[in-house]
Amino acid sequence: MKIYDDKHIKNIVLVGAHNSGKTTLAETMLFEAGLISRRGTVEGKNTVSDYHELEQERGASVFATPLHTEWRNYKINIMDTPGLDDYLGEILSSIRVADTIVTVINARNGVEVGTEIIWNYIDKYNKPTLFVINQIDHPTASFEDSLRGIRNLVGNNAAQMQYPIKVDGAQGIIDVLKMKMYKFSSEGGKPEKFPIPDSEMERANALHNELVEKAAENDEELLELFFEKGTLTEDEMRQGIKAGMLHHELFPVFCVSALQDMGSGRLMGFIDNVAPAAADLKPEQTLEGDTVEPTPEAPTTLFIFKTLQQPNVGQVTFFKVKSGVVRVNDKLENSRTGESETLNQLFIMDGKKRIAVNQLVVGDIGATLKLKDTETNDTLHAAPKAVTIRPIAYPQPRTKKAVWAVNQHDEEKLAEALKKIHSQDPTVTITYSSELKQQILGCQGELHLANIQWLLEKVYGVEARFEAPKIAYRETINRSSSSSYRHKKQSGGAGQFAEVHLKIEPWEEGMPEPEGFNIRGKEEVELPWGGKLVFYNCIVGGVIDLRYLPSIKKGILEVMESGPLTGSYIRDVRVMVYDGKMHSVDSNDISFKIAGSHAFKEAFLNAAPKLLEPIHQLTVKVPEDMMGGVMTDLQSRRSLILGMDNKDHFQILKCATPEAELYGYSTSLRSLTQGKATFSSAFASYEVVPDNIQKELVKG
Ligand SMILES: Nc1nc2c(ncn2[C@@H]2O[C@H](COP(=O)(O)OP(=O)(O)O)[C@@H](O)[C@H]2O)c(=O)[nH]1
Ligand SMILES: [Mg+2]
Repeated sequence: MKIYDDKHIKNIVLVGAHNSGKTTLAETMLFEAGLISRRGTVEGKNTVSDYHELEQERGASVFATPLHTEWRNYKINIMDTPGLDDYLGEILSSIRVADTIVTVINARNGVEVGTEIIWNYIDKYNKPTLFVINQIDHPTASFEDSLRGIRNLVGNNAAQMQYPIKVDGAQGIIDVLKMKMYKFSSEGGKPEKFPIPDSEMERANALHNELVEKAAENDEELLELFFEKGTLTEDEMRQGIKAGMLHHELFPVFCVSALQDMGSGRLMGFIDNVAPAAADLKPEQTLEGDTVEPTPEAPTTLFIFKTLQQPNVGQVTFFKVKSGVVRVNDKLENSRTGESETLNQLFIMDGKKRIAVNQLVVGDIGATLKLKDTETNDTLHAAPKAVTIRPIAYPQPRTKKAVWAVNQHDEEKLAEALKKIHSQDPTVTITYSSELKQQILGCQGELHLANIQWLLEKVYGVEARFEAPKIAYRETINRSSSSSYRHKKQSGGAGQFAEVHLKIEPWEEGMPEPEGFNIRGKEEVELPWGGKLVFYNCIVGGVIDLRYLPSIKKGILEVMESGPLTGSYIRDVRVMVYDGKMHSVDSNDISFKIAGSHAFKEAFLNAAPKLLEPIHQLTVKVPEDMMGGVMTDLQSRRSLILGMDNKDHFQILKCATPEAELYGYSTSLRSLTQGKATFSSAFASYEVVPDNIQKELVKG
């Protein structure tokens, strides 16, 4: 394998909605570059990219797959990503290491919700981006609709490079940068090149001039040249387009048929000649505040953007070389662990195929095996001082499930497997809730969950059961109440004696001090589960010794950890201990703890106790004409509508919905809107559970 320098390495990522044709385009690019002699198809389950058994079972990409091509002195690394937003983690990892983002649009559907979701991320990253309108061969394709959709995203910054036409019944493409017409044969093979026919000259010229102006806008020198000559050469245009892409102010638009291999060679030529290379990118700031210079001379820095567990192979660690050169047997330090890792083998990966190499230079993407303790988002470095590349920010989980091993003796195996799945895919989170006494798995949606289950069974050999997690209710009181309790036990030798009188009241921030008491002391306890216990010492005349007060408080806190209604945490109560009795011999800490807890429990049950439930704020983006169904569904989920906003053809709806009603919402919203709506949710507050529901819950 030839060694490429940083000026001749380009990393692209194919992103776009599910089924837009990314995997097919990747296959065609490999074929065009001569890396494969036959093109596989997604239906035939024989593409290089969708090689994983899980992907073949699903008939679609699930993982991001790094591929590479060599094309006219350039090495182009291609990351093929899945299109569904359940797999956002895979998409974000790939975008992070790409120099150019290729957004694939399905000309049959135009810009889809999936495209928009990904676009929102691309826009944040500010990376050079081009659009490819695919499937132009399809009878229902509309290039114009797709172009309009792209303009909705990037406005006037879309730079049309091509448009499709029919030439004597065959597919053609007019290229307005090169000012040529390509005609494709249905048998495949290289296209024939023609001058632009007279009938298309006016349109092609207008678009060419538009492109010249757009190219000139991004470079002072070019702008002057343009004013002088009234036009630019092809090379000058390339220079201007590249500058515009680097500023994120120009977005070239191409058209292709990936399936029939039309236009893909031209697209690759453009990527070779114009798309920015690794050497064009800016130096990166590290978390330590230093700069990583993207040059071959700098000390080696590798950023781990992905790891994958492969049967019979173990963990494959994918990295991008951020500076320097990495060679076989290099020892590098992991800045998170401080431990040294030896890179015994270096590879270029093409789907499941590994090609061993001796070295990789800055800008390139590669993989290694058998690292000791290196995870996604880690940095490996040769520099004496720690270097940590800014980590990829993964989205928060959108779905949560309680998870158990079906066979109890598999619990440990399950925990190990989930840990490995998380280290491969950080959008899968695992936490143990000591409150709910459940292991909680967080992920991006139902499909994501189905894949996690598949991996657990097929790769890790452990069967897991998933259920809706319990709801973390809280208990509190509505009014004040007093009670007293005497604990007395006489058994043989020393007895137990304690008597406690107390009053409890609902507590809220800023309320005045309780009246009618002689307040001697006050302690505000911040409860670990939210809210407060405010504990007052109002003992008069030393009827209870001061040293017993902590025991009384302990007894109360014990009840607060498992409330009398449903066993949930109690919050926002104040307690005034104002009277009691002790015994010079029989009183002790234990006795006061017991008396305190009983007195509190009794007072609590008489203080109109109520349940609180977690409420989430939801933001739902719905196409206008689907608003009715979505609203009805939300109302049946006890939602309080907080507001609505118009944006393009969408309504942005904000509402407050109880967590208990959110179970399965993503599936329900998808089926109500054919996947055209999106939503996000975040915990907002605890609110009182309606009486009828509280009755049900307390009964259970
Ligand atoms: N007619 C036509 N179909 C295509 C084209 N590209 C992809 N497809 C089909 O669209 C479906 C989805 O393709 P795939 O590459 O898996 O899309 P991905 O989800 O973006 O990776 C498959 O059935 C492909 O055969 C194209 O250019 N023309
Ligand atoms: Mg795919």
